[in-house]
Amino acid sequence: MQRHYRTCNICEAMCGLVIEHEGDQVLSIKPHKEDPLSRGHICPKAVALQDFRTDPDRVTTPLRKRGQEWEPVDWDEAIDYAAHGIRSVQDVHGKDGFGAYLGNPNAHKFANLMTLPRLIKAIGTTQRYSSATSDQIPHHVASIHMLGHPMLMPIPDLDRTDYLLVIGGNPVVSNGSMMTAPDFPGRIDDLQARGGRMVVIDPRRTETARRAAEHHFIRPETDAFLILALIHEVFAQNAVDLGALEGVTNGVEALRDAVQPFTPELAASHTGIDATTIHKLAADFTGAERAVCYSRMGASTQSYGGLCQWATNALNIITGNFDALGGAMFTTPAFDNVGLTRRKGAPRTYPEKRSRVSGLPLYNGEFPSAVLAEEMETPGAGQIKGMITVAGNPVLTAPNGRRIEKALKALDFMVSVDIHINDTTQHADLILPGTVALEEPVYDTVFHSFAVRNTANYADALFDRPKGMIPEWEIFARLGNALTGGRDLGPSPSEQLDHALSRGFHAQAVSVDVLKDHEGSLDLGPLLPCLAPRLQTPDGRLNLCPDVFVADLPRLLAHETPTDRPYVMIGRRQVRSHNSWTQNAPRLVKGRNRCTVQINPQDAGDLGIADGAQVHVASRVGHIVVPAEVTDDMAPGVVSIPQGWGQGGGQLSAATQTLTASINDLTDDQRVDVLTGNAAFNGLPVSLTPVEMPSAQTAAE
Ligand SMILES: Nc1nc2c(c(=O)[nH]1)N[C@H]1C(S)=C(S)[C@@H](COP(=O)(O)OP(=O)(O)OC[C@H]3O[C@@H](n4cnc5c(=O)[nH]c(N)nc54)[C@H](O)[C@@H]3O)O[C@H]1N2
Ligand SMILES: Nc1nc2c(c(=O)[nH]1)N[C@H]1C(S)=C(S)[C@@H](COP(=O)(O)OP(=O)(O)OC[C@H]3O[C@@H](n4cnc5c(=O)[nH]c(N)nc54)[C@H](O)[C@@H]3O)O[C@H]1N2
Ligand code: SF4
Ligand SMILES: [Mo]
Repeated sequence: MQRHYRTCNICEAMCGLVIEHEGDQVLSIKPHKEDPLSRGHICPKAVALQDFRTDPDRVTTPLRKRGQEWEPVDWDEAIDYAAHGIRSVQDVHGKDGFGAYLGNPNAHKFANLMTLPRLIKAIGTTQRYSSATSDQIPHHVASIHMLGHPMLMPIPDLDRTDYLLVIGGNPVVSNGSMMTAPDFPGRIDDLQARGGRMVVIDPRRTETARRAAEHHFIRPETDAFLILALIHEVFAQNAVDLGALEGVTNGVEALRDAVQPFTPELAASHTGIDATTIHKLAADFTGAERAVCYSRMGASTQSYGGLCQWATNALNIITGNFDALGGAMFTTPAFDNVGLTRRKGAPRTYPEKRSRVSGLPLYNGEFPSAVLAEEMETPGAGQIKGMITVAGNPVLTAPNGRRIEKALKALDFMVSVDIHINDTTQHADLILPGTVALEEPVYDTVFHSFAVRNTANYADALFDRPKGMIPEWEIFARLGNALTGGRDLGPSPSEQLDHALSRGFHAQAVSVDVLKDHEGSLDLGPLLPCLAPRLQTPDGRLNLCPDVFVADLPRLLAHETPTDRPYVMIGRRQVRSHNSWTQNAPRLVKGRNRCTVQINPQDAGDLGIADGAQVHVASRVGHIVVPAEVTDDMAPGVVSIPQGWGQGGGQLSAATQTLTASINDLTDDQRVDVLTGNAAFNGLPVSLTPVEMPSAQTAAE
């Protein structure tokens, strides 16, 4: 029996694992109790890491489509075919005629992150997309304009705060996002044990809300009113205190002026949280020794995501809780994303560009996922006529996914690097199979930057890849070479990583070899105040009140509760699934159908919908049928459907055993945060009707 230490790289939490195995048989996957970050926490998905390897539906050889059939081809032929397909499209339609969509698993695979830029450069397209604009671009936009760098990301100093205000996040289930916080429940127990409080603002009484000292329902998409009102109150109470950032911060007066209309009374009328409660929230926040406001998916994947993230930072800054212990702090990671990509030279203008059809902003070199379909459909120079997807499933994960699906079908050429034939990749002409976690080295180059404590962990591949497969990163290197005529694969990702570590914050202590020899994660200590010298704004100062956000306030002030349909829909995450792709592990999908529409008892009564009954849910763009789950966890007027389900188009035997539906058959690509381009998944107007069940007699027939 052998023991292997590594971190799980499914979600952002980076839990430390101990894998016992005999040869290539996994005996157990258990939490690493001494891991300095995850402290003995794992979730059921970690155990499924072994299943992804042995999944009978996994693609393990390049597959080329001939008519309706998939034909296995060898790697040389596959790479040639991919390169030829890409260039054939570009010869006719120009470089931008070929688009790229990179999905979420790439963020967890450092070898992909190190190699993909080379491939994208070889393709030479500016039609680039990723899951970021279905997720967190508002956070980057706030960091760009306020701090000068998209990856300079404030992270709640969870282990030292006294007051945690969570707006639109459910870290008990997600284990934190833009806040790597494995064992979030344990950390909240610690917070409470030291006399602290967690307060949750969410239209659903979530698993996180249940552990909070206070939970307030909020009407979806009205969070910016609340946060701006809290800022308004800090000014009204003369409680502004910038702490150590006083000397480097611009825009305090401008912020005071900007929030002037946002009184608690105005916020109450929009949010449904009464003004007295808002006054108290502000008093508690300013009264706490160390406080932090943390807002996530519910406050970023909505129509005012950019304003929410700006306001969240601003609230933390003006209360002395930015770059200060127990507030929002900055990591000093061994792999220093910020330092490695310094924004040197002349000040940049933002957004860097606008999309061809709708004019939505491009940030970080990527267009919003919400415009992907129209960019494929709309004729003219720059129309996308071919696509590569890498570890992405936009048909199930991007807004109005079926519109994307229709457009994918009409492409001249599509290639996907993936592990499955699924709703997206089934439309490819060629699938190039990727390697999975246990067959690859692991180091989290992204999520150490977002963690509540500085640690580092590297582990080599544990198992061999299936016979005939090449490491996933080599696909990108080889395809890049085929496009450019290059020959050299270049340094391996681990060599590149080692070089980057030698330029990071812990260069003396951390290298790939050191980490390899270390059982589990290396502790690099708590977060430290460090912001002032790291600011990368043109004037080197923190900009509390950038014009772009102020200019967006009239749009917020004009916000009206949608009236086109009677209910509003929000999403939800679940412990035993990760986005759209872990659902083919039988151990994670077994049990009752979790793809339900949660609905408040009063609303269900009004509609004549019983618990468990099938419900027809419709939006402007589509409709689905899912079972009802009647629960007073939902705010009245709001319904919730989990994201990531609806597998049906591909060849996924376990995932398709239960009848589920995709939330993104309903979400609307025309609903976006126009400031940042992020999809507004939450707050979608929907109507609900009970599905007429066949009478007992008809059913019997
Ligand atoms: N309505 C709604 N929609 C949402 C969200 C929501 O909350 N509500 N959340 C959004 C968020 S936050 C995100 S991050 C996106 C995610 O959106 P995507 O990144 O598009 O989707 P994933 O489900 O992560 O898809 C992963 C794809 O990668 C493949 N894959 C898995 N592992 C590997 C691997 O090791 N190698 C390769 N090559 N492929 C692999 C899977 O088969 C699948 O096709 O979804 C977004 N969509
Ligand atoms: N188990 C599991 N863990 C995951 C994932 C997963 O799929 N499964 N996905 C990973 C990924 S890619 C990400 S990005 C993170 C996301 O991490 P989180 O942001 O913590 O995840 P969500 O569960 O989407 O939380 C969003 C919360 O916002 C609430 N909400 C919706 N609309 C509004 C609104 O208008 N206002 C307010 N205040 N709240 C609102 C929802 O009810 C929900 O509780 O999770 C990661 N971790
Ligand atoms: S919480 Fe995330 S990182 Fe931790 S074991 Fe589960 S999936 Fe893996
Ligand atoms: Mo995400």
